[in-house]
Amino acid sequence: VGQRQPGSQESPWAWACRTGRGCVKVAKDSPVEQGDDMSNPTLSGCKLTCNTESVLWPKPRDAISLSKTLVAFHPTDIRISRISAPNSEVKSLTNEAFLIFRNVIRKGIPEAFRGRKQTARDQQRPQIEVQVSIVSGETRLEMTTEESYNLHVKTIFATAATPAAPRSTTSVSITAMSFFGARHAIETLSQIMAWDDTLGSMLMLTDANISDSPAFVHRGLLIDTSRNYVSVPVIKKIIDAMSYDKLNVFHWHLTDTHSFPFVSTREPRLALYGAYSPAKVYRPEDIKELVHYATVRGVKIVPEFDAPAHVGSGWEWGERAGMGQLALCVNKEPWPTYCVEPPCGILNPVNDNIYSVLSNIYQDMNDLFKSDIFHMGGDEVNFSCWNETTEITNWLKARGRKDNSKEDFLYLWTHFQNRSLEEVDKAYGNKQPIVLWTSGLTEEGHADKYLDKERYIIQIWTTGTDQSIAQLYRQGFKLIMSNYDAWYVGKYFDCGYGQWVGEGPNNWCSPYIGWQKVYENSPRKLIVNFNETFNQKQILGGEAAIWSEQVDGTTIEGKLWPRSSALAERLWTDPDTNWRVAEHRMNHHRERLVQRGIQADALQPEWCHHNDG
Ligand code: CP6
Repeated sequence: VGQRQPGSQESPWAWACRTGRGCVKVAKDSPVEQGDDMSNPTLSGCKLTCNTESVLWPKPRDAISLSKTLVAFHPTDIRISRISAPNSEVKSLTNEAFLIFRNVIRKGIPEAFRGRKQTARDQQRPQIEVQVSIVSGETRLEMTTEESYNLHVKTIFATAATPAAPRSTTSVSITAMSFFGARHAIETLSQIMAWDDTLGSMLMLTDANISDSPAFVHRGLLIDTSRNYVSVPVIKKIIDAMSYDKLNVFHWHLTDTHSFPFVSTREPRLALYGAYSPAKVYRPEDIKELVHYATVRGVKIVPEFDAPAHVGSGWEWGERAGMGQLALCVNKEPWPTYCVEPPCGILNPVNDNIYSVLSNIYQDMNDLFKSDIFHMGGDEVNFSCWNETTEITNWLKARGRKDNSKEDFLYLWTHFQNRSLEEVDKAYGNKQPIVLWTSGLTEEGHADKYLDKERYIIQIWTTGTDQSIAQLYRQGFKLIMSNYDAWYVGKYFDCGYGQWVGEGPNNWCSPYIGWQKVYENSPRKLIVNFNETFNQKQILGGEAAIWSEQVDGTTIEGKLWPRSSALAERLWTDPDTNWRVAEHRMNHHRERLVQRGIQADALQPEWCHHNDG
């Protein structure tokens, strides 16, 4: 591209069938094409036919037909001609989503070609008119939100017989129950058009009929911003890429033992003491901005406040403020005795002051995120620290529990869970569904007795063959799958943790989990393998997790993408076919992510998708 000038007459037709889309020029005197007007003047009068099978990711699940013919157009000629929606908020979200779409399309065009001047001929360019029709007035994505959509694209070519209408006109019609479905339709629309390097033009399929809906309602990505901080602009790029993949849940593991970057208005000292620096924080205004940014891109942000373990940094102010010890065993060594990952730290559930602090955190999180579900963590609780704390063993004794047994600590933990849930309910003002990680609380004999299955959704993070998953399923819990052998990609998407906890150098990203393994990890098959009938209502979906022990904003994109795209198709389409069938589309999608500015990992030599459309 660097050497060719925009609109150059020297069009390398010999290369035209070697582009990513395998475009072929059809003879200029072909009658149907008379009167076509292309945005690249050298394409004037040519109708293009291409292999268009590979353009969509994730693949639509329902009906689909795509034309092989393409129309060249200029991106400024796509307009929304009508939005029908029940309220002005939905209309304005739709307009915003359309502007984002226009910018995304522009991103795919190399600098040298952008903003080309209009020529007289350009006045007769093909027009693309988009009509959007939305039924529901929802402005927040919830588990009950209908995300299905229909997309119809029809092009009427101007011919010599209709000289009064010299342009070709493409009508795009989008219908959806909710804004969120319409947004997915706009994303799909963006994928049936592309910049073609060799032809120097935007191209779009002349005709398409797609009706589509997701297999799973919860299609998530977990980002951990405690081990290493990830800046707001980088989070925005992650949300961008999620929207390209129709992923809809950004699970924000905001805090952990390592740092407390969440600026709580009601408890500002947590971030003051606990953030890595005053710059490495998320202020209320950052979060409000991100929540809106995500909403217009079809993504909801679910905050996690992980407790009682995975706390530490930030909580030390309590003792200085005369509130007693809020967190115990912070940074205590030898760490393997007290926690699964250094540094250690766990809340002190018998100090009642923690519940007022938690209440304030919950209220702030609820004010800012307004998500329908809330994640309370609950993972990796190690009893040694509680066992060594007299304040705790005395509390147990006072309640007739003198053994310091596993059951005693489970009793204490359940007390903590119930007390903090009360505070969540007060903050939310309603009984919101709660997500908890699999843990000692979710084990057989405990979950069924102490956790309300109407209330708790369990997020699986252990391996796929674990019988406790089958137990939870049989007990009727709703589940979110994020088993680490396939979706904590490379054990972790960040691939490194094993080494620094001392598992040795060979564990560094070994084996690296490629997109193929991510793709083939199926929650549905997992349930079927337990000899159970698969109940779609009980398996809400899944998440890819990128823990940030060895990743930060500079390195995160290549680790997330395109592996998370594989997860996206598993959860949106849930195909019965294997990764080989998807490989070609995946290669194409990876190129699209790169065109749009995402630093996605390279999968193949470009040669592999260069010649064959
Ligand atoms: N941090 C937190 C982590 C992990 C969990 N919670 C984790 C542990 C082991 C693996 C993957 C992730 N780093 N807060 C468990 C959900 Cl393999």
